[in-house]
Amino acid sequence: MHLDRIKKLNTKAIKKGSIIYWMSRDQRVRDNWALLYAQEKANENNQNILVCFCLIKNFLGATLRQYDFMLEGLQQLERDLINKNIAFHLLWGDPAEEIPTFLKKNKAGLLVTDFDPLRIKRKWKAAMANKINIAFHEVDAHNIVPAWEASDKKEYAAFTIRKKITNKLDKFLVEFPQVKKQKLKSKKVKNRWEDILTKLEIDHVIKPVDWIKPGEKAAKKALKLFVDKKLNNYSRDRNDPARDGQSNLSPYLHFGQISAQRVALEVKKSKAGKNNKDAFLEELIIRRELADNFCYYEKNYDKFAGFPEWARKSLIKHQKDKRQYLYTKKQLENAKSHDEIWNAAQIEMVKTGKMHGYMRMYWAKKILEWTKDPMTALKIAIYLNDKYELDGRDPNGYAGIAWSIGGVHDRPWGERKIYGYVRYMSADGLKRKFNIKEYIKKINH
Ligand code: FAD
Ligand code: FO1
Repeated sequence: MHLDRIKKLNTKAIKKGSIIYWMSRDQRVRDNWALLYAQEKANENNQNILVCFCLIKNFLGATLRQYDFMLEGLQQLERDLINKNIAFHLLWGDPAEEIPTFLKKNKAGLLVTDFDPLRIKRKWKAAMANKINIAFHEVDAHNIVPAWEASDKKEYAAFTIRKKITNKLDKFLVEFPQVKKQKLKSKKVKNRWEDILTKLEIDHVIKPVDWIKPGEKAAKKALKLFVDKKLNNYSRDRNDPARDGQSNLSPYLHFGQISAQRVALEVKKSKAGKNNKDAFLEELIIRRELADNFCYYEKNYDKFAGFPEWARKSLIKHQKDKRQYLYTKKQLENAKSHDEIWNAAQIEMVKTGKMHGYMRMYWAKKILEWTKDPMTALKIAIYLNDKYELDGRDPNGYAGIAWSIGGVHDRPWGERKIYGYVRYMSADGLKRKFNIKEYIKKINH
């Protein structure tokens, strides 16, 4: 596989000993470059390979809804790995402590992990990179074009990164090799799944959802359903909240239960119209990898300081503008605004864990309009998004909210109260474009 997918996180040499893949973002067996790289190294050095996952008791405000989805997927993953005679170890606690301990216990010669631009992950890795005395390699198994290959800096917008990514698709958008069954014997592992939910420090009120099944197998089925039944109407239907035109793949992509590269390969192979394929791949590849670029190169990806200067300046200039409506986080969380469209979007998110993509833009922009200042709006939007969305706590979310509230990856529009030069969206605009009554009815049925 391409060595450009690998980044060395320390300068230590690979030593004699087992190859350990600390899995975090890409929670799957198939189509996983980090796992494939670890297996390549294991074969080269005639060593065995182990996979571990370190469970955090309260990850960025995730609730029972997200943990339930993830844990279901991880238990399936454990079975899939055992079928390949690869041991899966479920660890607990702070990775900066648990991983080095696990390496020692298993006499590791190389630590492999998957790429993730989020601050919390980079902190974990920085804490251990020089503490461990073996090689530590990171593989971008999430993006088709590895984030550091797509660009060496924060990109301004989709139009500046699009060429950089498309120029490298011939090289990186390729078929995957299969994970082989491990010949060397691997230890039997007894992971304690039963009492996990009691040990987590999470909000148990936000219930799991039942419309989507977690795990790699269900993800593959969801992809097939989308390609066979929906892709051919994607460019017409995807933005219409009254239709179910999106792929519903984001929860699977977020937890890495399916590879975006696999999705792209299947979409390209399909018989759907070019305009539909292009429209979908623009979102899946360009928009999604632009979000990773934003979080990778902008340390303030979830803060007001991460907005472009033109937006920051104009939002501050209008910070004191009178708000016609002013709501608290609680009122917004309980969908108690004056706007029935916004309330429907909030209820959709609370009930299903997945707000329609088009409505997310309107939803976040109205939070800017109806709270006391942009910094508060940003905090509330991230809080609600990450508490209720199955696909929350994701670079796509931080970039999507920063686009809506702070003009990230957008351009200045006509100056107006509260928004400054940030693009405005109105309920009338939605009503003109879509059958909003239908959307509201669908949500409130
Ligand atoms: P589809 O339309 O089928 O798209 C397929 C895939 O393309 C998505 O799964 C996603 O990976 C990618 N994609 C589509 N639209 C975007 C986009 N605008 N930006 C980046 N990637 C995109 N996405 C999340 O994964 N998690 C979030 O927490 C999240 N929060 C958002 C908040 C706001 C305010 C906004 C404006 C967007 C947010 N998005 C988020 C992006 C987008 O809305 C979702 O990825 C999309 O709705 C997921 O549904 P789908 O997979 O059915 O989408
Ligand atoms: N990653 C981990 O390595 N350990 C966890 O316990 C963990 C919990 C978790 C809960 C909700 C959620 O949305 C994500 C979670 N992740 C966890 C991270 C996830 O795998 C993704 O890597 C990031 O959220 C997206 O970059």
